Formats: sequence, C-alpha cells, structure tokens
Amino acid sequence: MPGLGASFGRGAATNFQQDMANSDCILFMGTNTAEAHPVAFRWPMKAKENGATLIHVDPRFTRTSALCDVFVDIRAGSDIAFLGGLVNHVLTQDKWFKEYVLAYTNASSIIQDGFRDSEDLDGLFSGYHGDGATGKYDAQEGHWGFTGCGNQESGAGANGTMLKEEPGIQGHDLQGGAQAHSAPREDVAGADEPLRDPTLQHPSCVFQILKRHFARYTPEVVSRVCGCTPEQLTRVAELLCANSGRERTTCIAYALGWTQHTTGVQMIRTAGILQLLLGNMGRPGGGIMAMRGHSTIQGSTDLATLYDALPGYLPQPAADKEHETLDEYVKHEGMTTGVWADFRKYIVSLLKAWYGSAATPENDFGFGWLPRVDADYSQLAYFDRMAKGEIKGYFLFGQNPGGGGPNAGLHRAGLRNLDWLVVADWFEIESAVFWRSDPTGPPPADIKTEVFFLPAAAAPEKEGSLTNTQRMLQWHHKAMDPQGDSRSDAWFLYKLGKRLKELYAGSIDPKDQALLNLTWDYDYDEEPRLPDGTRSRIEGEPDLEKVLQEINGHRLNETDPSTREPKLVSSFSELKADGTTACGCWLYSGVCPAPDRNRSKERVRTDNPLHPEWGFAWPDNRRVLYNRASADPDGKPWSERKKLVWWDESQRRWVGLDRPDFEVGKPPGYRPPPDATGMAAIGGDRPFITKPDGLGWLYAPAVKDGPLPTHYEPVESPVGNLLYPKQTCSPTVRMFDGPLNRLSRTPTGEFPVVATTFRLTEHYLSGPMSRFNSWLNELQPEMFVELSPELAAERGIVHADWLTVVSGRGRIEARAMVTRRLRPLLIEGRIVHQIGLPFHWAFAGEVVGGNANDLTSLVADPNVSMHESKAFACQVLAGRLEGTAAGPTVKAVRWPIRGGIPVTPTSAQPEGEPEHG
Ligand SMILES: Nc1nc2c(c(=O)[nH]1)N[C@H]1C(S)=C(S)[C@@H](COP(=O)(O)OP(=O)(O)OC[C@H]3O[C@@H](n4cnc5c(=O)[nH]c(N)nc54)[C@H](O)[C@@H]3O)O[C@H]1N2
Ligand SMILES: Nc1nc2c(c(=O)[nH]1)N[C@H]1C(S)=C(S)[C@@H](COP(=O)(O)OP(=O)(O)OC[C@H]3O[C@@H](n4cnc5c(=O)[nH]c(N)nc54)[C@H](O)[C@@H]3O)O[C@H]1N2
Ligand SMILES: [Mo]
Repeated sequence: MPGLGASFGRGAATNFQQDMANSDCILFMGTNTAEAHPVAFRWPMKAKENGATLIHVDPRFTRTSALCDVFVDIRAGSDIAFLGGLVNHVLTQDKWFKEYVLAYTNASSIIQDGFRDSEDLDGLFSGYHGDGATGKYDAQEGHWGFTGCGNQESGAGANGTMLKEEPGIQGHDLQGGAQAHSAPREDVAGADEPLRDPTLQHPSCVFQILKRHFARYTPEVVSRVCGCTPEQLTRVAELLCANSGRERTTCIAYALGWTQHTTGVQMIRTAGILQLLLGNMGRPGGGIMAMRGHSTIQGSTDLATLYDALPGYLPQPAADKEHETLDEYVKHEGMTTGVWADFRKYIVSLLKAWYGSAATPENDFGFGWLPRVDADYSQLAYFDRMAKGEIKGYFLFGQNPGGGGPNAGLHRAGLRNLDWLVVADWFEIESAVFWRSDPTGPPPADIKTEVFFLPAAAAPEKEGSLTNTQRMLQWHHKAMDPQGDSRSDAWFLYKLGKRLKELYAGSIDPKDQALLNLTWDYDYDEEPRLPDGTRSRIEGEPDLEKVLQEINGHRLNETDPSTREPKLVSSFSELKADGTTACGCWLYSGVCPAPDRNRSKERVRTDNPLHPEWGFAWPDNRRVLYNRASADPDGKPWSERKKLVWWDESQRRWVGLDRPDFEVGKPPGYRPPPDATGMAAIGGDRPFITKPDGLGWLYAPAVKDGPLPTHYEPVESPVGNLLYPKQTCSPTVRMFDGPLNRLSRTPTGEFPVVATTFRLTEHYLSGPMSRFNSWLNELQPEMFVELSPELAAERGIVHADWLTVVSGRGRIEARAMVTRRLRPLLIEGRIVHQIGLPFHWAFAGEVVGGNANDLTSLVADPNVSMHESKAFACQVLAGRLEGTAAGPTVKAVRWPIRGGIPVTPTSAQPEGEPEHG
C-alpha cells in the first residue's frame, strides 16, 4: 500500500481494530465495514457508545451507513475531490495541529525551483512524458525533489536533489508497470537535511504548495464533482476538526472503495495528508485503518507473494537496474538514514536463510541466484499476455480469476490459451470448469487447456500462521487430517520443491544452483499428532513452525544450549550483514524468540488494553505504528486522555502502554550530528523512523502519479474533469485496450451510468466459498443490482424483475433491487445515475448468475497495477439477456440435512467462554 508507505514509511494499517474504540470520530470512506468486517465493527460501535461521531461517505447507503451518525453519498471515484475539500477546509480555517505539523511533518521542507504543480500545468505536474492519456513522470526532470539534499554520487544535479535517478522503479517498469508496495527505494539519497523554512512562509515550502494545490477544492466545487451538498462537506470537515488535536483523535478507515481505482493510491495519500495535518498519526484512536480483506492478505504482501518484492519489502533485483552485485544493489536500494540504513543486514540475512552454508561472502551470499525481474508479472499484465497466448502453464492456488478477476471474460480467455493449468482448491470453481461450463465460452472440444484439479485441505485441516489487518501474526491449529486425497498447500509446495531438487541433483549448470542450494529441510522431527493424540495419516507434511523460525531468524555463530541448534534472534536489531545471522523476513523477527516460544500462538489477556501478549504484531510487537508521535516533541503525552508512549526522564527511556516504535533510549532532545547515518541520523523528535528524515510526508515525491493527490476522473466516466478539463483521467494509467477489453474513455456518452461493485456479508468474493453452500445461498439467493427508483422509472425497470447491464466488456442479467440506497446525483449541472453490483455470482456452484466482473475492465494504476472495479461506465436496460444461461454445476443440499443440526458444545466454542464486549 504505497499510499501509506509514501506518507508514513510503512504500507500497513497503523493502528489495530480494537483501538477504534478509543476514537472520538471515525470517518469510514471506501469501506462498508459493518458488512465486510462485521466482527471488527464492534469496536467502532463501542466508540459510538462512548459518544464518538461516526461518519460514512459512500456511493450507497449501506449497513455501515445505517449505524453511522452522518452519511454522505458521493459519486464513485470522486473521493480525492471530497478529501481535497476536507484538506482545504483544515488549511483555510486554520484548524491544523500546529505543533504537530511543524515538528513531525515535512511541511517546512523547500521543494526545488523547477517544480510545477498540477495547478500550474492544467492537471499535470512537471516532468511529464506522454500524450496525457498514458505516460509517465520523470521526477528528477520535474524537480520534484527537496532543495538542499545533495547527493552527487547518485547522479544528482548541481543544485542538489533528493531524488535517486528514477524513484522506485522495478524491472516491470520496462513495460511501464508498477513499483513494489512500499519498498524501501525512497527517492531520498542524501543524508543531508533539506532546506527548511520553519515559518512556513517560503513560497516553495511544502506547506505553501499544499495550500495552493488544494485551494480550488472549495465546498461548491466539491459538490459539483461529487454530487453531495457543500454543507455536507463542511459538516464532515467540522466534525473531523472538532475531534482532533491534543485531547481528541479521529480515525480514518478505508478498504476497497479507495484501493480499486486508478487513483486509489492518491486517495489514500490524501487521507494521509489529512491525518498528518490534524495530528492524528501515531496516537490512540487515530491513524489510518486499512481494512484488509481475506485472511493473511497482509501476510502475503509481507512475505512477497508480490512478484517484485522479496520478503520484508526488499525490492526484487531487476534486470534493467544496477543490481548485478550485492554491493550495487545495496547502494542503489538501501538508504543511508533511518531504519532502512540496515538494508544490507536484511538482504544478507535473507540470503543466508534461503541458501544456508552455500551463501558465503565470496559469492555475494548467493545474491546472483535471485531471479531478476525483467517484465511486469502482476496479475493484470500477466493475464493480458496469457490471453494473447504467450503463457504455457499456470498454477492456481486459492484464487478464482475466471470468476473474480477484473474483466473475468479476458481472464477465462487466458486460461483457455494455456497448455496446462493446475488448480488447487476446495471447490470446482469457474477457473477449473471454464472449459465445460462457461456459457459465454466456445465448446469444450475447441479448448486445448489440460486442467489438473488438486483437492486442497481446508483451514481446520492444516496449521500455520496468518497475518491480519493489524499486522498481527496468529497461529491456527490443525483440528483434523484433510479428507481423502486433499493436502495442504504447504504439503504440495514442499513436495514439489523436493522433487525438483531431486530432478536437478548433480547439475553443474549455473542456472540450477539457486534451486540446488535452497535450504529445504522442514521435515517434522517427531511424527505430527492430531489434537486427540493420534498420529496424523498424512505423510510428508512440512513442519511450519520450522518455517516460522527460519522467518524469525537465527544467530548462526551461537548455539542454543537446549537445542544445540543456532540460537534464535529476538529482534531484527540483532541481524548482521556479515553472514553470521539468517532471517527469512526481518519484519517478522521476534515472533519466535526462543525454541519453545512461538508468540503467534500466545493468547494471554492482561490488564494492558493493547493486549501485547495476544499474538505478535510486526514490527517488534508494536501495536500502534509511529507511536512516538503520541507524545509532544519534548516527549510528554499531548494529553492525559490520549497518552500512549512517553519519555520517562528518570529512567531515561520511552515507556507507556505500547512498545515504542522508536529507539527506547533516544531522548527527545537528541539532535543528530552532521553526517550521521542510520538511526543516529533520526532526531529524538522524529517519529516516522522508516522515512529517511523521520518525518511524515505531506508532500511525497516517491509516488509515480505525482507528489500531491489530484482529482482525475476514472478511466471510464460519463463526465469530464471539472477541476482540470484538459486532463480527464490520470495521465499515468496503463490501459490494456483490445478486442477483449474494450474501454469507453472519459467522458463517455455510450455508457452514461456509473457502476460500482460491492460485497455482501452472506457471500465471499467471487463466491466459491459461499455459492457451494446451501444455507448461504438461501440467505442471498440471486444476483441483483441496486438502482434508484428514478433510474428504474426512466428505463421502465420494475423492482425484483429482470434488468440487463452492458459495458464495453460484456453484458449480464440480474434482478432489479430498486432502492433509495442510491440516489441520482447532480454532477456538473446534470443528473448522473449510479448502480451498485455485488460480484459474488458466476457460473459454478449450486446457484449461478450474472457476474459483475464480466463487465469490469483491465486498467492499471501506475503504482501497484490496481484495476478500477469500483468505478466504471455502463448502460442499464429493462429485461433479460438473450441466449443461453448457466445451470448449477452442483446440486443443492436438501434441508434438513441428514442427522439433524449438530450441537456444538460451549467448550468447543472459540475460547470456550461466552465473552461479549
Ligand atoms: N462477508 C464478506 N466479508 C468480506 C469479503 C467478502 O467477500 N464477504 N471480502 C473481504 C475482502 S478480500 C476485502 S478486500 C474486504 C473489502 O471490504 P470493503 O472494501 O469494505 O468492501 P466492499 O463492499 O468491496 O466496498 C466497500 C464500499 O465501498 C463503496 N464504494 C464503491 N466505490 C466507491 C468510491 O468510489 N468511493 C467511496 N467512498 N466508496 C466506494 C461501496 O459502495 C461499498 O459500500 O472485505 C473482506 N470481508
Ligand atoms: N468487481 C470486483 N471484483 C473484485 C473485488 C471487488 O470489490 N469488485 N474485490 C477483489 C478482491 S479485494 C479480492 S481479495 C479478490 C479475491 O479474488 P480471489 O482471490 O480469486 O478469491 P475467491 O474468489 O474467494 O477465490 C479464492 C479461492 O480459494 C479457495 N481456497 C480457500 N482456502 C483455500 C486454501 O487454503 N487453499 C487453497 N488451495 N484454496 C483455498 C476458495 O475455495 C476459492 O475458490 O477479488 C477481487 N475482485
Ligand atoms: Mo481483498
């Protein structure tokens, strides 16, 4: 999540769900938390009981809106305008938290002379190369950098610059692709402090640029872009301001309503600016809660399921960069100041974890064995190539792109072009039965793909750790062996690795050495047992606790007396760059600090409301990131009510409820000597320690589509850009235009209705985990589309009757849900209709129906290759679709089930106790 990473340093939720109970105000925007995170929603409800004000800003009135105090409906995709209006209010009404902003943000930094803002250039920043529709920025040429941060070595200009040659570029940038999530490659190279103007008067200081940039986002303009009233914007702004400051804190929660846009990263950036100006970061009840999706999605990004990141957000070495040797890689990707100054320790320890004794100083610790990124392997770009027939085979573990991928029709066309496909899943999903059941596909005889279906073990049939929204690792235990031939994903991958190693054994071909030298030794020492003490039936299951220990890290030159194995490290601060430590992911260090201690298994309740002994949160079990900012520059809590971590002068250390996200012994008054490097360069009053200057970045030149957020329309919108008429959508978007992905560019007349997609509590994602379940199907039986009575009347559509939705990619039918949850919006002086589509149905399962993703498109934002399924253009018609419809692929289970409903004893309920908070 580079929106957060660019602003604060780390791309993850800053606080934890339970902490929302401490908020005085919560802005839910781009999330339907009550529906999609119903368990977490109890803490906002607690806050409400305590008198907090809850606000929901969403295109639709939802279950969340119903429980909030204030609801504002806006047009999908117009969030930067709304948030920009909030920023403008804070600045023009002089409501920003002065001491906080001056001390903890880069408001006073002075930007280079040649920088031109989007306000000056009709919607473009300086340094743009392209045709206004697709293109990219050269941040250096555009002078986005800070003044006075010379670093001649990295090719900086004579006037000094803080930009590396090309900020945050990876191999896939060869194809104009995205950069890794919040990777360390900051644009700041120099250890020098940039020039600052603490009076904030300099016309080129960040604060003044910010003021000018957002001046046009007045309540009236926002109203014309978003469709809300000017008073609604002002009301929300006043609530946020009244609930921020020394005594009070506001939290902002978002999820996909923000991320799934071509401007999503910048929406999150605007929230970051707002929270920094209001002084809400690093404080209880404040922060930004990125509500993460399914289990361990946070863990997946931490541990590098992203093709362009190694574990712990180290960038994957790239073919087109100076990454030939370890030294070059560290020089170009590491930083001299802040936490990332230890970059070499992290990468060397990772190489030691992977290649063991084969990794030596002489061979660069095997750095040469790491594959180099040479193209964009993100899902969208990859399936685009697959649909063009450029990919031969594919493994699909726990994903259903043929049902849930944006433009699912194109994804299925890709699958049809493969020679072979392995699907490991619980169900025969769309991506496994596309060759026989896709009503829009060719006959099976015309499809060449050979599909291997592997039955996957379900969650209770395997163990392991998950990392959830609040960066917390929690272990889950295995309850029983998998049924029949099902196996855990780990079993399959472990076996596959062993077989490949056997196959290549003895090879002296240099390209095989990476595989042959990989440590692959996770066999159980003792036969694994089930909870009832019996032996597991499964042969060859890997011991995932060993994997977690490898991730945690070891001291290779010290032996643990109890195990006679290398000693485990207790924190990433112990890691070394000389090959004497091994660590699979520096961020997770500390989760297994001793052989008999796996902190992800810990479930101890203490008096501390942060429950530090429940699971383990990265980094270093810190629950609120940047929590040094909960105290003032002198180290005293901003207020008694909002205290969290503070400086204890008598003990000469930071103390409090949370583990300090700061060097514990560094006094508030510490000022770095000139030329200091590493953590020594971070002053005692600089809480954002993963940023090279320790500050929160209001202005962030590392983001590819601009250092400040700017309102652009979605790629497909019925209206033009009111703020920058010459620049309709984001100028750095990547389009995958083609016959399988027909786009209807902004402003489109052909498709006048704005469509957005959403979730229901009763279903899960593209539906495999719920549409094969009779009981859930009974609760939400059929695909429907939410539309306003006005739109229904215009099109002659009757509630509960059929309607058809058409986009450039396809057409689907659904039942009409005519409802006042959506209302026609007045945009630019004309009526714009919106519809909402759940995306849980497709053609496999016991209920089938129209798939919203047969309408969505393949477009990618420049930072993370994110699609725009939350705002696209469509047309709505009365009546059914012509042609064949899918039938259920499995039979519904009859009710009542044989043997009646099982009675679950209280002792088998979670925690065995009926605790309701
Ligand atoms: N029961 C259930 N729970 C789930 C899931 C599920 O499928 N079922 N999925 C899980 C996953 S993987 C995820 S990522 C999360 C997602 O959690 P959420 O993001 O909260 O869920 P969504 O319903 O996709 O979208 C949230 C809201 O965004 C609104 N929205 C759409 N476009 C815009 C826009 O442009 N601006 C604004 N402000 N709002 C907009 C939608 O109307 C919707 O109300 O949920 C997780 N939880
Ligand atoms: N239009 C639109 N499209 C969207 C979204 C949206 O808001 N709007 N949301 C997007 C989001 S946030 C997400 S996360 C994606 C999700 O998209 P997917 O990742 O494709 O999610 P699912 O459709 O649930 O498919 C997951 C599959 O994993 C299987 N599975 C579950 N557990 C295991 C396991 O332990 N092992 C194995 N091997 N398989 C398992 C399930 O049976 C299921 O078939 O959808 C995206 N698509
Ligand atoms: Mo998700």
